[in-house]
Amino acid sequence: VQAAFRNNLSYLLELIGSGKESLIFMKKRVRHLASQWLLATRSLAQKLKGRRRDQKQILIHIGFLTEESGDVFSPRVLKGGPLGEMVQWADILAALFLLGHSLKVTVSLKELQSNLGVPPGRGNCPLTVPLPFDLIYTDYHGLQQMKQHMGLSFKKYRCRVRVIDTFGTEPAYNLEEYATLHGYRTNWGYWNLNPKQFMTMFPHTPDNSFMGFVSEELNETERQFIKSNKASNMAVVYGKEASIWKLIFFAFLPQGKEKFLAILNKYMEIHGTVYYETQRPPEVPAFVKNHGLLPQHEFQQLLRKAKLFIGFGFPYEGPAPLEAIANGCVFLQSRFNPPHSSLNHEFFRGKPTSREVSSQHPYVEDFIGKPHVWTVDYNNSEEFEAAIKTIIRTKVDPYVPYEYTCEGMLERIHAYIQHQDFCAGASPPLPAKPNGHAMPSSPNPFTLSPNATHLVWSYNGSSAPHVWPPMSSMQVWVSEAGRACTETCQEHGLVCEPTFFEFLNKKDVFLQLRIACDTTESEMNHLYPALAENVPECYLQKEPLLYSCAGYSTKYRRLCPCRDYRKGQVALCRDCL
Ligand code: U2F
Repeated sequence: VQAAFRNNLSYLLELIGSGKESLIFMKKRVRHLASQWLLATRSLAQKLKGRRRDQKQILIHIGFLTEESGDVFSPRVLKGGPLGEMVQWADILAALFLLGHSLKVTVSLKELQSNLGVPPGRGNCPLTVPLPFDLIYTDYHGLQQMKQHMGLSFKKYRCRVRVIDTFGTEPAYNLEEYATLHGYRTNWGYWNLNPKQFMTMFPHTPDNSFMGFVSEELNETERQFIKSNKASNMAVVYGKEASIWKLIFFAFLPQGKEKFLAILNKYMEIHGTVYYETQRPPEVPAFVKNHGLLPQHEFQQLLRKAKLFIGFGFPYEGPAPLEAIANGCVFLQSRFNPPHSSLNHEFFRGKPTSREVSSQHPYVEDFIGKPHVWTVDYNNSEEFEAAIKTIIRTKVDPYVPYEYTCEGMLERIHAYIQHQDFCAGASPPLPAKPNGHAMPSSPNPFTLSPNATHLVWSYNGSSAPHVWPPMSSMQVWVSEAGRACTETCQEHGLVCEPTFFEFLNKKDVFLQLRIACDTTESEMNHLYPALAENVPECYLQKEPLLYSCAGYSTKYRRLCPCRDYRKGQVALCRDCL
């Protein structure tokens, strides 16, 4: 069946159900963004005109909202608790629905079981029951529940699962055998999924798929309004829970809050949106104008008036800085030196990644930057003060990166749904010769670039193997010792693409790169394929699930599969749509 774009969100609101504050929050958000979503849907429909799109049967099981997982989030929705995850789920639901797919939404174990067709009373059913869904979007909690209640079907159908995973999962942490042997410990289990099945809130790592969420875009009238109504001396502090403020000052700013807020207060009127019950929270100084926790659209209104949105180090990587920038604020944040990660910070400990977080919000630091984003060293009060003085004088326009607009998100999810297939066998078909026969693994279909620095794919479109992203977007680069593929590709204006690893995990690719290998061993190591830094030894990857863009060691130079990407839509290559 072909999917037809939808032009109305009311049925989705019914599907979401009610009863929990979290669901109420999500519905409000969908309603508030409805006109923006519908416009974007029309625009994407134009862009994809005539393209075939299959309608999928999709189950959305939001595990962290189930009572069985403790549902610690719902009771905190109105009390300053985390909202980022709900923002994202609301947007995922809207996008899947508008793309025309058939959805079931579950937020309890009972509903999950009845939708999976598990017979009542047969908790861990040993049989494989046919799965009535092409795709299941869930989270780590939901994954655990499905494993417990699907019996043998879980193994069979796990390739249909997509895991919404805020901070990301690196391949070394995903593969049970490897993680256990090498101490990649996590609180979240080892699932042996294709790492691209994990979908993140920001494009943290190309090893996972970037799912994202949306940030509201302003129309011309609203832009004009902002231009004339910005209060150049108004700052809003990032953080809605009083405990966050406590944490901010003790954990992140050893010199104490007064110093920084005092500096800021010399130049600006400071506002906050910190939740309180009856009394002003003692953590928030008296000169801060605290509005209490605001409904989401009122928070946006506050940002429209403010000039500066300032982060003191926590929460990490949330939606609010993007919203601030979308409403014409400058975001000022602290650089983390050394970077925070699961190796040195409590918040990230036990999370399945060792990604190094270089500031409160690396995405806005790296993908947006000045004049919208200032990342400074807060230990240096002169630098801090100078930044504030410059920001007050600088004019900035509201800005939303394309990948965070409704159309950008619809486009990306459309592409994933039509092209990502993790069930079609462990590896895609071998490259085919023009006459249709499978091609033996050598010679390789690459050519060395004229300056002999990297390999480019040299087949023309019709004879290239059928993979997505298409091979035409690929280049192979060799990293410096101690560098990850993520950075190596970035240095060449490209992005690492783990799907392509299998095409360069070959002896003769080393040859083509004019790398001498006295020995070539094949082992399980998330840094392979690679060559030793000092001796002519080469290494191939034995386990496809371990292909990883992340990871580095001074012992190795890695072979890196890179691809091009669309400006403002890093998840997609030029020919990816
Ligand atoms: C992040 O979760 P948070 O909920 O702390 O993220 P925020 O950036 O604060 O933003 C979440 C939403 O809260 C809204 C705002 C954002 O869309 O519009 N909001 C509001 O409704 N009223 C207000 O007064 C102020 C803000 C992150 F998303 C999570 O994944 C992490 O677990 C968490 C901890 O790092 O940070």
